[in-house]
Amino acid sequence: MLDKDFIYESPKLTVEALKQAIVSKLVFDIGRSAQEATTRDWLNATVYAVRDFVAEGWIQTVNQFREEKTRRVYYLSMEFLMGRVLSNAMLSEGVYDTAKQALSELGLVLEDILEKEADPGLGNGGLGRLAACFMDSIATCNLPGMGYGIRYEYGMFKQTIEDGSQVEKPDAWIAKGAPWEFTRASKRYRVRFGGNLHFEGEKCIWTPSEEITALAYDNIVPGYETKSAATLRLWTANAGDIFNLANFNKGDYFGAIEERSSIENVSRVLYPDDSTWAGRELRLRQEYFLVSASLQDIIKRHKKFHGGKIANLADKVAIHLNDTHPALAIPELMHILVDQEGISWKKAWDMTRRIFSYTCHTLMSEALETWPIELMAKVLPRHLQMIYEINAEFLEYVRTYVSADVDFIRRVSLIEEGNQRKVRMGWLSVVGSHKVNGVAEIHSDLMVSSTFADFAKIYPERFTNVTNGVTPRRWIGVANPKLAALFDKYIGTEWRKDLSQLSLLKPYIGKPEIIGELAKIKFANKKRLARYVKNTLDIEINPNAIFDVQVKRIHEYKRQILNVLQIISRYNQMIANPEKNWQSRVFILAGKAASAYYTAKQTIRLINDIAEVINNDERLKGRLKVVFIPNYSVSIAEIIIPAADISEQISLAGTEASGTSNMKFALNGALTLGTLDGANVEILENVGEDNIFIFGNTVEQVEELRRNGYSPVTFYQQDEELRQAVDQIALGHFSPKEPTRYQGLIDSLRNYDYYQSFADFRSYADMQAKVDEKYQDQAAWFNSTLENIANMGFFSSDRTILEYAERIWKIKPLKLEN
Ligand code: GPW
Repeated sequence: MLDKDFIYESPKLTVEALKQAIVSKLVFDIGRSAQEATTRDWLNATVYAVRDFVAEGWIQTVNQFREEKTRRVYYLSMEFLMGRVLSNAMLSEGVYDTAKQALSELGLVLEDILEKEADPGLGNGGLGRLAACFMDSIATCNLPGMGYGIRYEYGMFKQTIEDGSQVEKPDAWIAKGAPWEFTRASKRYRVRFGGNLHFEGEKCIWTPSEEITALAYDNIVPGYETKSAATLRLWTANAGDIFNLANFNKGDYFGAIEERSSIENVSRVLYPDDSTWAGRELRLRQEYFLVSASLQDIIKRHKKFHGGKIANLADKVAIHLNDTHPALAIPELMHILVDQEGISWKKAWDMTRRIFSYTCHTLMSEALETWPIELMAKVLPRHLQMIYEINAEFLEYVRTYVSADVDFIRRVSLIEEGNQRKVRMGWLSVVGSHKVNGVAEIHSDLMVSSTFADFAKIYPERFTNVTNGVTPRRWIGVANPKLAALFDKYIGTEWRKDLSQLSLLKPYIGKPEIIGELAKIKFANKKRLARYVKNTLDIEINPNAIFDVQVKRIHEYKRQILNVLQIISRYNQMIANPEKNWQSRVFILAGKAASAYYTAKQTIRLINDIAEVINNDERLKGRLKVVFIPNYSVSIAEIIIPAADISEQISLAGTEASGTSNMKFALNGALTLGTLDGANVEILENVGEDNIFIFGNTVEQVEELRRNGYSPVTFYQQDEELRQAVDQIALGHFSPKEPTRYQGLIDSLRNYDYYQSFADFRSYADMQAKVDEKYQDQAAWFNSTLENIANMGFFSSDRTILEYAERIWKIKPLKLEN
């Protein structure tokens, strides 16, 4: 037996030691000789070697949390978009250069190996990537926390563009091997569904009719320059029947999910919808699968640390709900405490409310989850029963202490009445949590004045704001090593763990030397992206042009269409005045459309159609290009974002809860061109109006237009440039082989334009002209860029996570023994 105080001493990581380790992994763990090894074999060998170093600190962290019996947080999320692991892990452990040298001495190029790593797409977009940034910050800040999610066998689909249109392909990321994860064979839990209820006196007994097994896979999330590492535990359902890939490939992505993922295959595939709620039975089962397995695990661990005691659960455990997707955790905990632990309803409810907190990430009504009663009765009868009881008690409280108004009661009821009765998951999350937060100031304000206005009357102290942030380790350190080196040179290396130190750059504002270096770095990053575009799309783009970038999910509220209209209008003006000294521009767009979202898919097609016409129009002399980069993902974002001059954040005011790419771009020295929406508002406050291009209607103006009956056609008639662009699309100028291709899209814009693109067109186009003007003076431009960066320190996910820790979870960073 090992002595309790035994400490494993890792060998000093020299180039020689790492070389030995990599070759030894190759031979003994992978079973290949150096002569026959493929690049993937070398990747896996390198991962195993680096993983050993991370694992050591990880095990120590886990042990220390155990010993200190400290209060901890569990972050429940249906999505984690972690991105590739290796290069981030090497930077965290401080072995990047050592590994580069070791591999080079083995005759290999580190960059080639990094390229081979799979990018697990276990999320759709912002919400999933935020969860990943949070895990990174939890690890780096030594917070006692752990993430729980689903190990989807097929993550976000791979997007290819065929004939200008999006085509979805399954992404079998695990098939190539997942060298980072640790299988936890002993962590298996039964998850039950269906069946019926009967009462024995007061006691409700649930007899489920189906059962599946959840198996745990652990992923290490290394902390930066700390021995600490966090755990992301992902659940997989015990394998059932074989998934029919042939059907998947036929093109009916959505249908294939529904048909081929039988109930045993709950963890088979991620729902590819972002901010729209599909209401499918399989999704309900997925949500419960995550919740049930995670809560069993949390409670088992708690009991193990605390001598079998459950009464102190609310003192030791905080559970966070990443949107309403895991909201079933609320009735599930009640079910465990009341039905299994025999705790009184009142006591259990008190514990539950102290344990849960909830983040709301949208105000869009189509994203709000409401499950039909019949469906819930069939899949989770006991939980529905619990929700009824919670509702009865809640409404009784409201009637007694807040309002007996029937209309008010109807509005706040957890059950929506009507043709089809439904459970309102957002309401359940508010009632079952002690804190509810929005993700940017404007969003949190709107939350309490719109979606949750009634609840803000009932529980005014419950609502708060925690503005999103992003991790500087990945979004500067990994994605933009040249910029990271520049920061190191001028302000030292601490910014990686304390991003507010970017303000130390302020004395350099106006200094030609640093401005010149900044410009050079941007140029190098633009060349890197230009190479990528040339290699993947065979399109030449000029790195001296302004790189104007809009990358995000394709969604009407994000208004890619507004960008398209402005690009067409610019094109028309260039053709009309070919001799004018036009500033060169490259418009870069990327993003996936939900597979069932027709308008979003049409938008992608339109972007590719206009690109085809514009890129081949020789009259432009290459001064205007449009590029749609396929398959936007974390790893592609790492190439695109550092190369941007302009960051397009043009959602209709009041629709984008926060946005997080706006932060990544600004940190990488792009200037924001945006509306007063989401975190753009706080970016403006931080960087100052001289360093950002703000346009468009405010939330108040948007609402006023709506109230007065917004008429897009009026804007269309009044603005000749807008009208010309719209008409060209409508008449098939960009789709000559099928002139009516965009008839529907344009009709809907001319008649409804729900997201008011026409109303913001003029101020947007005018602001674009200001961008050109400012870019003429390169010194002034890069000076703005520097001032912009120096004021972005607030937007670190470390700041965000420490706010959650202090104000919501009541947990403290651990002092690590070294
Ligand atoms: F609808 N977000 C997302 F609120 O990426 F649940 N997926 C989603 O399903 C939802 C929100 C949901 C995004 C927001 O759109 C974005 O504004 C925000 O920055 C991000 O979540 C992280 O908070």
